[in-house]
Amino acid sequence: MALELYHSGHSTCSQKVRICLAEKGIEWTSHELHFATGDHLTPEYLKLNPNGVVPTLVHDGEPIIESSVIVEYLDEIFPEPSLVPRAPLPRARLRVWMRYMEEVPTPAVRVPSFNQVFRPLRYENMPEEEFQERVEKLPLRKAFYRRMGRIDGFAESEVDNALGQIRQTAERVNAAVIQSGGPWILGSDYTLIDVTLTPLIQRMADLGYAKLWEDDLPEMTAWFGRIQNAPFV
Ligand SMILES: N[C@@H](CCC(=O)N[C@@H](CS)C(=O)NCC(=O)O)C(=O)O
Repeated sequence: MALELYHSGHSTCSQKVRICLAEKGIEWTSHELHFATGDHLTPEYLKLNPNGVVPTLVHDGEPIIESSVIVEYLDEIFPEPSLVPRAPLPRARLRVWMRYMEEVPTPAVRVPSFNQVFRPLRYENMPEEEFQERVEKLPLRKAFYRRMGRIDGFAESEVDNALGQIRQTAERVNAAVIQSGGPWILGSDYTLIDVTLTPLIQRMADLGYAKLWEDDLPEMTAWFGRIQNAPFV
């Protein structure tokens, strides 16, 4: 069985898949893409992933896109150690969390990430014309890049909204760990929700936002401490 992953080092969606592969001890072939040089927008890559984003898993020649779909797929083809509960009710609860992750914290983390790191690093010094050409090529993210701009970054209101969404996520994790009895979000089993949330929270901590949970959300803080001490992270 051949597994190839098209990914990028600093992409949280790629990190989610890499954590899942590591947890399961799966061997894979790496194809690292660099956004600065537009590797994700070449005609060859767009054939694999028409959304022009990473990650893409290629399994025996078949491309699978969308990081949440990829981790669920990996859990199906490599069921041990299992990262998805078997019983229908906890399985449904896991799926509710997965939807929430995609709707709320995943897009929220992008805003401070681009403002503080990726915009200055990749785009600030790019000629304006080249930046505009790049934006036109993006299959999914034109509006996001236009709102960001090459120089100004996102409006303060958008950053505030994103930080509020991360705070809500941290509050929900705190409450979930209390309700489930921990140590993981859904209880005694480490699941895809812990996997999915890890790179998002690590990114926020790296950007200096750990105060969003450290001051008054002890269960969230303890969860993240356990994650940081776990193997593979
Ligand atoms: N829903 C997609 C989102 C993937 C995504 O947004 N990937 C980012 C990196 S985390 C990306 O490729 N960005 C390309 C860009 O900014 O141009 C998934 O979960 O796979």
